[in-house]
Amino acid sequence: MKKIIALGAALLILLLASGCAKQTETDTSQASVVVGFSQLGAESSWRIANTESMENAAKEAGFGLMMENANQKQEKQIDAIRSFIAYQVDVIVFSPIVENGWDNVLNEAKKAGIPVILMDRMIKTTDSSLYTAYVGADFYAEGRRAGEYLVRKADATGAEHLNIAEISGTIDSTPMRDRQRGFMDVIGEDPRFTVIDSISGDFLRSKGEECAAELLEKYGQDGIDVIYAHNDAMMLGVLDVLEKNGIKPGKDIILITVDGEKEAVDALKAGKINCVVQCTPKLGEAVMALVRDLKAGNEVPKEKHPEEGVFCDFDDLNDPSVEGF
Ligand code: GYE
Repeated sequence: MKKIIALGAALLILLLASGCAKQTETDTSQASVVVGFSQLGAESSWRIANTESMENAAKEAGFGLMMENANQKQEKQIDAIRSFIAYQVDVIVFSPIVENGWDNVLNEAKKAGIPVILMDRMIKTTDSSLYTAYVGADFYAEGRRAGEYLVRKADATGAEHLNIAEISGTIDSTPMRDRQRGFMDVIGEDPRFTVIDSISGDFLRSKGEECAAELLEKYGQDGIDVIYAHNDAMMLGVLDVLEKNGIKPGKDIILITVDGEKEAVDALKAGKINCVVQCTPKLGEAVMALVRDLKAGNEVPKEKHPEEGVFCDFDDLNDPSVEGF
């Protein structure tokens, strides 16, 4: 009898525990801390992994997460932030699609006394008190790593001159600006390199395909030696187009990309991409740690960057640490 009662009690505890876990995930009215999160869209596997990371980390921390997806529209992000202010969430987290145009809504958050954490991308503002902290990659360093790989490749192959086509991310977004700037700062003064064109593929695979077709039409296979894409999604679109045209990716044209999603890392291992500069989407834990610190009244660092590296065809690609997300 005693055993049955004990079992019943254990089951009840389990049921209650699972019930509680569910509540913190979906029912924000029961959570002691509520985070309002404006995600910018679902344009790439990077973004989808990033959203998952935020959801999992909030769940693990026991925080309620109100998430709105803006489908690549800044106006929708502004509306979402306004709704979080109206709801009086504890902390607002958002990933700004572009850098400019946030001052008004962030002033409203400031007046309401709600701290704002920028996740993944930065904003341009003259008033840095409009956000409490930034968690995201150092995109300038990523751009430099892409350039450094190219210098190494040119040194190794003894190339005298290389024509580079750049496929950039969303215009005026931080990763687009800084991945370009970092890359140019490394290769810009080297007479072996000429950037023949730079067009935007908006971080989308479909647009990466369109860009590749446009570049081939304009310059022909012989006119392009290197393609530098600001993310894997666009580069995977490029791969499709090159292969359809009988061009050997990674051999006839050197391909350099950024992110590290599984499909791109597999293409690197297959010799179809030459270099993948890493950018981790797993920022959720660091964001929730900041939320916890803010709620506890602790000082938080203004900027936090994850550690990142490079995978490329100079590496031992059988190493188990070479894997995508
Ligand atoms: O590289 C890209 C995504 O902001 C770092 O956005 C992020 C970028 C990432 O769509 O794949």
